[in-house]
Amino acid sequence: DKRISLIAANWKMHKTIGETVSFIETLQKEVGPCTDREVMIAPPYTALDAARKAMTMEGYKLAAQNFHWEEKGAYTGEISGPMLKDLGCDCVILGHSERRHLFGETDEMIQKKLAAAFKFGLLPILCVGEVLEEREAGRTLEVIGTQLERAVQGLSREESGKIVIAYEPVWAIGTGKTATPGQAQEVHLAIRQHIAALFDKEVANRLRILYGGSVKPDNVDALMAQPDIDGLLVGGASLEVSSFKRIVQYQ
Ligand code: G2H
Repeated sequence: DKRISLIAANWKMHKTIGETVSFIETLQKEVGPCTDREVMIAPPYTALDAARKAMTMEGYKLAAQNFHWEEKGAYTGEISGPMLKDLGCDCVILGHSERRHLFGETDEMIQKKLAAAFKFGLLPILCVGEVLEEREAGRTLEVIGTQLERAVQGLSREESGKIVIAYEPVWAIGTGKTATPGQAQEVHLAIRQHIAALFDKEVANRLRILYGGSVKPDNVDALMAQPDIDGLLVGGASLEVSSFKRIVQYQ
Protein backbone atom coordinates (compact mmCIF):
# COMPACT_ATOMS: atom_id res chain seq x y z
CA ASP A 1 0.00 0.00 0.00
CA LYS A 2 1.20 3.45 -0.83
CA ARG A 3 1.38 5.79 2.14
CA ILE A 4 -0.77 8.87 1.59
CA SER A 5 1.27 11.98 2.30
CA LEU A 6 0.35 14.41 5.05
CA ILE A 7 1.20 18.10 4.96
CA ALA A 8 0.62 19.57 8.40
CA ALA A 9 0.58 23.17 9.59
CA ASN A 10 1.62 23.73 13.18
CA TRP A 11 0.59 27.29 13.90
CA LYS A 12 1.96 27.30 17.46
CA MET A 13 0.75 30.42 19.35
CA HIS A 14 -0.41 32.30 16.25
CA LYS A 15 -3.73 33.45 14.75
CA THR A 16 -7.02 34.68 16.10
CA ILE A 17 -10.37 33.13 15.21
CA GLY A 18 -10.87 35.57 12.35
CA GLU A 19 -7.40 34.94 10.93
CA THR A 20 -7.94 31.20 11.19
CA VAL A 21 -11.23 31.26 9.31
CA SER A 22 -9.95 33.50 6.55
CA PHE A 23 -6.80 31.34 6.13
CA ILE A 24 -8.78 28.11 5.83
CA GLU A 25 -11.36 29.58 3.48
CA THR A 26 -8.68 31.01 1.20
CA LEU A 27 -6.58 27.84 1.26
CA GLN A 28 -9.53 25.64 0.35
CA LYS A 29 -10.60 28.02 -2.40
CA GLU A 30 -7.10 28.06 -3.91
CA VAL A 31 -6.15 24.40 -3.44
CA GLY A 32 -9.53 22.68 -3.66
CA PRO A 33 -10.35 19.25 -2.28
CA CYS A 34 -7.39 16.89 -1.75
CA THR A 35 -7.57 13.22 -2.57
CA ASP A 36 -3.96 12.21 -3.22
CA ARG A 37 -2.61 13.90 -0.08
CA GLU A 38 -3.93 15.08 3.29
CA VAL A 39 -3.70 18.59 4.66
CA MET A 40 -3.75 19.08 8.41
CA ILE A 41 -4.04 22.32 10.33
CA ALA A 42 -3.23 22.73 14.01
CA PRO A 43 -4.46 26.14 15.16
CA PRO A 44 -4.36 27.20 18.81
CA TYR A 45 -7.09 25.71 21.04
CA THR A 46 -9.09 28.93 20.89
CA ALA A 47 -9.59 28.66 17.13
CA LEU A 48 -10.33 24.92 16.87
CA ASP A 49 -14.09 25.30 16.81
CA ALA A 50 -14.06 27.99 14.13
CA ALA A 51 -11.49 26.02 12.12
CA ARG A 52 -13.72 22.93 12.20
CA LYS A 53 -16.66 24.90 10.87
CA ALA A 54 -14.54 26.49 8.13
CA MET A 55 -13.15 23.13 6.91
CA THR A 56 -15.64 21.94 4.38
CA MET A 57 -13.56 20.15 1.76
CA GLU A 58 -12.34 16.60 1.44
CA GLY A 59 -8.80 15.91 2.55
CA TYR A 60 -8.51 18.56 5.29
CA LYS A 61 -7.94 17.47 8.87
CA LEU A 62 -7.98 19.34 12.16
CA ALA A 63 -5.40 18.85 14.91
CA ALA A 64 -4.72 20.21 18.36
CA GLN A 65 -1.14 21.04 19.32
CA ASN A 66 -1.23 19.24 22.67
CA PHE A 67 -3.61 17.80 25.27
CA HIS A 68 -3.71 16.17 28.69
CA TRP A 69 -3.92 12.39 29.03
CA GLU A 70 -6.63 12.32 31.70
CA GLU A 71 -10.28 12.36 30.71
CA LYS A 72 -11.17 15.05 33.27
CA GLY A 73 -10.18 16.23 36.72
CA ALA A 74 -8.45 18.93 38.75
CA TYR A 75 -5.87 19.98 36.12
CA THR A 76 -6.18 23.75 35.87
CA GLY A 77 -5.44 25.03 32.40
CA GLU A 78 -5.48 21.64 30.70
CA ILE A 79 -7.65 20.26 27.86
CA SER A 80 -8.63 16.59 27.54
CA GLY A 81 -9.05 14.19 24.63
CA PRO A 82 -12.85 14.06 24.89
CA MET A 83 -12.90 17.88 24.83
CA LEU A 84 -10.91 17.85 21.60
CA LYS A 85 -13.23 15.22 20.11
CA ASP A 86 -16.15 17.40 21.15
CA LEU A 87 -14.66 20.19 19.00
CA GLY A 88 -14.31 17.84 16.05
CA CYS A 89 -10.54 17.35 16.19
CA ASP A 90 -9.12 14.44 14.18
CA CYS A 91 -5.53 14.50 15.38
CA VAL A 92 -3.25 15.73 18.13
CA ILE A 93 0.44 16.70 17.99
CA LEU A 94 2.43 15.16 20.85
CA GLY A 95 5.85 15.83 22.28
CA HIS A 96 6.75 18.74 20.05
CA SER A 97 10.25 19.92 20.95
CA GLU A 98 8.83 23.19 22.30
CA ARG A 99 6.64 21.15 24.68
CA ARG A 100 9.63 19.04 25.69
CA HIS A 101 12.13 21.87 26.09
CA LEU A 102 10.08 24.90 27.13
CA PHE A 103 7.39 23.14 29.16
CA GLY A 104 9.28 20.18 30.56
CA GLU A 105 7.39 17.34 28.90
CA THR A 106 9.10 14.04 29.55
CA ASP A 107 9.07 10.77 27.60
CA GLU A 108 6.81 9.37 30.30
CA MET A 109 4.21 12.12 29.83
CA ILE A 110 4.38 11.68 26.07
CA GLN A 111 3.84 7.93 26.45
CA LYS A 112 0.69 8.62 28.50
CA LYS A 113 -0.54 11.10 25.92
CA LEU A 114 0.05 8.65 23.09
CA ALA A 115 -1.96 5.95 24.85
CA ALA A 116 -4.70 8.49 25.63
CA ALA A 117 -4.87 9.62 22.01
CA PHE A 118 -5.86 6.07 21.00
CA LYS A 119 -8.21 5.73 23.95
CA PHE A 120 -10.11 8.86 22.92
CA GLY A 121 -9.95 8.32 19.16
CA LEU A 122 -7.45 10.97 18.11
CA LEU A 123 -4.72 10.29 15.56
CA PRO A 124 -1.39 11.07 17.26
CA ILE A 125 1.49 12.87 15.59
CA LEU A 126 4.46 11.97 17.71
CA CYS A 127 7.42 14.35 17.45
CA VAL A 128 10.98 13.19 18.02
CA GLY A 129 14.31 14.88 17.41
CA GLU A 130 17.82 15.44 18.62
CA VAL A 131 19.48 18.65 19.81
CA LEU A 132 22.62 19.97 18.12
CA GLU A 133 25.00 18.62 20.77
CA GLU A 134 23.58 15.13 20.35
CA ARG A 135 23.95 15.29 16.58
CA GLU A 136 27.52 16.54 16.86
CA ALA A 137 28.33 13.72 19.27
CA GLY A 138 27.01 11.19 16.72
CA ARG A 139 24.14 10.23 19.02
CA THR A 140 21.20 11.17 16.76
CA LEU A 141 19.89 7.67 16.11
CA GLU A 142 20.38 6.57 19.70
CA VAL A 143 18.47 9.58 21.07
CA ILE A 144 15.60 9.13 18.63
CA GLY A 145 15.52 5.39 19.26
CA THR A 146 15.11 6.01 22.98
CA GLN A 147 12.38 8.63 22.46
CA LEU A 148 10.50 6.21 20.20
CA GLU A 149 10.82 3.19 22.46
CA ARG A 150 9.62 5.10 25.50
CA ALA A 151 6.70 6.70 23.67
CA VAL A 152 5.27 3.53 22.12
CA GLN A 153 5.51 1.44 25.27
CA GLY A 154 2.27 -0.45 25.82
CA LEU A 155 0.81 0.23 22.38
CA SER A 156 -0.64 -2.66 20.40
CA ARG A 157 0.78 -3.61 17.02
CA GLU A 158 -2.31 -2.23 15.36
CA GLU A 159 -2.08 1.11 17.16
CA SER A 160 1.60 1.50 16.41
CA GLY A 161 0.93 1.21 12.68
CA LYS A 162 -1.44 4.18 12.88
CA ILE A 163 0.89 6.65 14.55
CA VAL A 164 2.28 9.48 12.50
CA ILE A 165 5.86 10.24 13.52
CA ALA A 166 7.37 13.66 12.93
CA TYR A 167 11.13 13.88 12.85
CA GLU A 168 12.11 17.40 13.86
CA PRO A 169 15.81 17.98 14.45
CA VAL A 170 15.74 20.58 17.23
CA TRP A 171 18.62 22.52 15.66
CA ALA A 172 16.47 23.04 12.54
CA ILE A 173 13.35 24.36 14.27
CA GLY A 174 12.64 28.00 13.54
CA THR A 175 16.35 28.57 12.85
CA GLY A 176 16.19 28.68 9.07
CA LYS A 177 18.60 25.73 9.04
CA THR A 178 16.88 22.81 7.36
CA ALA A 179 18.26 19.30 7.48
CA THR A 180 19.40 18.35 4.00
CA PRO A 181 17.08 15.89 2.25
CA GLY A 182 19.84 13.29 2.70
CA GLN A 183 20.19 13.93 6.44
CA ALA A 184 16.43 13.72 6.90
CA GLN A 185 16.10 10.56 4.79
CA GLU A 186 18.83 8.85 6.81
CA VAL A 187 16.95 9.43 10.07
CA HIS A 188 13.55 8.60 8.56
CA LEU A 189 14.86 5.26 7.33
CA ALA A 190 16.38 4.56 10.76
CA ILE A 191 13.04 5.35 12.42
CA ARG A 192 11.26 2.94 10.09
CA GLN A 193 13.83 0.23 10.81
CA HIS A 194 13.54 0.85 14.53
CA ILE A 195 9.76 0.46 14.40
CA ALA A 196 10.22 -2.71 12.33
CA ALA A 197 12.45 -4.09 15.08
CA LEU A 198 10.02 -3.07 17.85
CA PHE A 199 6.90 -4.35 16.04
CA ASP A 200 7.32 -5.69 12.54
CA LYS A 201 8.05 -4.71 8.96
CA GLU A 202 4.46 -4.43 7.86
CA VAL A 203 3.69 -1.95 10.64
CA ALA A 204 6.84 -0.01 9.79
CA ASN A 205 5.90 0.20 6.13
CA ARG A 206 2.47 1.55 6.94
CA LEU A 207 3.83 4.25 9.21
CA ARG A 208 3.91 7.83 7.97
CA ILE A 209 7.00 9.78 8.92
CA LEU A 210 6.93 13.57 8.51
CA TYR A 211 9.88 15.92 8.43
CA GLY A 212 9.72 19.18 10.37
CA GLY A 213 12.15 22.04 10.91
CA SER A 214 12.37 25.13 8.69
CA VAL A 215 10.39 23.60 5.84
CA LYS A 216 9.96 26.28 3.15
CA PRO A 217 8.54 26.44 -0.38
CA ASP A 218 12.04 26.15 -1.83
CA ASN A 219 13.06 22.92 -0.07
CA VAL A 220 9.77 21.06 -0.07
CA ASP A 221 10.15 19.25 -3.40
CA ALA A 222 13.59 17.83 -2.58
CA LEU A 223 12.44 16.70 0.87
CA MET A 224 9.30 15.05 -0.47
CA ALA A 225 11.31 13.24 -3.16
CA GLN A 226 12.98 11.12 -0.46
CA PRO A 227 11.50 7.61 -0.21
CA ASP A 228 10.93 7.65 3.56
CA ILE A 229 9.65 11.21 3.88
CA ASP A 230 5.86 10.88 3.84
CA GLY A 231 4.94 14.43 4.69
CA LEU A 232 5.90 17.62 6.45
CA LEU A 233 5.20 19.43 9.70
CA VAL A 234 5.47 23.11 8.92
CA GLY A 235 5.69 25.97 11.41
CA GLY A 236 6.74 29.42 10.22
CA ALA A 237 6.02 28.78 6.54
CA SER A 238 2.47 27.62 7.32
CA LEU A 239 1.34 31.02 8.57
CA GLU A 240 0.87 32.60 5.12
CA VAL A 241 -1.55 31.02 2.66
CA SER A 242 0.80 31.67 -0.28
CA SER A 243 3.73 29.72 1.16
CA PHE A 244 1.68 26.96 2.77
CA LYS A 245 -0.24 26.48 -0.48
CA ARG A 246 3.04 26.00 -2.37
CA ILE A 247 4.11 23.43 0.24
CA VAL A 248 0.80 21.58 -0.01
CA GLN A 249 1.22 21.54 -3.78
CA TYR A 250 4.69 19.96 -3.67
CA GLN A 251 5.67 18.13 -6.83
C1 G2H B 1 9.18 22.84 13.91
C2 G2H B 1 8.39 23.42 12.82
C3 G2H B 1 6.94 23.01 12.96
P1 G2H B 1 9.38 25.64 11.79
O1 G2H B 1 8.72 23.33 15.17
O2 G2H B 1 6.63 22.05 13.89
O3 G2H B 1 8.52 24.81 12.88
O4 G2H B 1 8.90 25.15 10.44
O5 G2H B 1 9.05 27.08 12.02
O6 G2H B 1 10.83 25.30 11.98
